[in-house]
Amino acid sequence: MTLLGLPNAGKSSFLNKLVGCDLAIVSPKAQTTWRILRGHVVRPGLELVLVDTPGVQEGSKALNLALARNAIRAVTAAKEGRETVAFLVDAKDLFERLKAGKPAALEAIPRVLEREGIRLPLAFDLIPTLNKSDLVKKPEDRARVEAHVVEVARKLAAAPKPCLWVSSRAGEGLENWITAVSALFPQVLPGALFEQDTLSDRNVRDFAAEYVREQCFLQLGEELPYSTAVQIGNFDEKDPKIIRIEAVLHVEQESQKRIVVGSHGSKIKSIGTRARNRIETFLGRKVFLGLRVKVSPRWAREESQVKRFGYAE
Ligand SMILES: Nc1nc2c(ncn2[C@@H]2O[C@H](COP(=O)(O)OP(=O)(O)O)[C@@H](O)[C@H]2O)c(=O)[nH]1
Ligand SMILES: [Mg+2]
Repeated sequence: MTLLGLPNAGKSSFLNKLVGCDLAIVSPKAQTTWRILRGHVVRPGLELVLVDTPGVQEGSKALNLALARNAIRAVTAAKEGRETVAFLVDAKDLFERLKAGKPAALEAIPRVLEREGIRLPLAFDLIPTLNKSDLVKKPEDRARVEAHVVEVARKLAAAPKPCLWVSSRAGEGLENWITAVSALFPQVLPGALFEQDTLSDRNVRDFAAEYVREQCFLQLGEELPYSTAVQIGNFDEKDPKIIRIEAVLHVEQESQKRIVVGSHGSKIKSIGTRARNRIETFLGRKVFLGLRVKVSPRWAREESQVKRFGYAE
């Protein structure tokens, strides 16, 4: 099942909560997710593979275009009948916009898909999933949000399913969502899609790189995370006591490099410490993490470089 939505809807948080492990990186900033990630959800008698995607967005840099393509590729797979789609909506943001009479950003999704030559509505199964239910509680507020979501959902899919409310933060409504989804679709028995105890299709190098990038989103300013690529160099598991990982942070300009390094290396040290803790928790092993910062001019504007770092296929 593909997760479709705007940046910041809570797609990655939703996947993490259902998988039961913080696989996908999450930050308060929009467009933290760059790569498609599959997470494996197993419940008694039910197996589901959730596909986390970058949010559908309208930027023009090579990186933005690649991210939009990643999201659209996932929808195209659904269109071909191989996937169903959970349409994740930030209910709080939508409610605030409706209240303020602002145009709802949600309209960008059908717009971008149509611009990519996808003819709407599609004949796929779409489950409108209203996230952040912890922040929109009154029944009349929820009804207002639902009415708008149903309108957009009808543009996307010929026959959208009923809306489901969840909170990926508070953990509300998630098991109800699973029950509702499993009633809608034929049961896939555990073990049919992934090995029973496999959480994801990504390898540990990818996770290490993403956890470093997550700290860039959490610890660097507003713009810099969007100019920072992370590449794992050496990943050495020979020593049974400690895994040695070397990573390079690529930024676009010399001035950015100075900020990432920080005064006397304080910033890069702090990014390294937090990322290392996260990798250690994930792997259950001790890790040495060596970070370097390199200037790769204009990497986010050049498709070949975006590809080289694994953010485009
Ligand atoms: N209050 C609240 N915040 C949430 C919820 N789900 C996600 N968030 C927050 O929304 C932000 C974006 O989440 P993320 O999962 O990265 O969104 P994505 O861009 O769609 O993957 C993060 O700060 C999350 O902690 C929720 O159910 N309730
Ligand atoms: Mg995300």
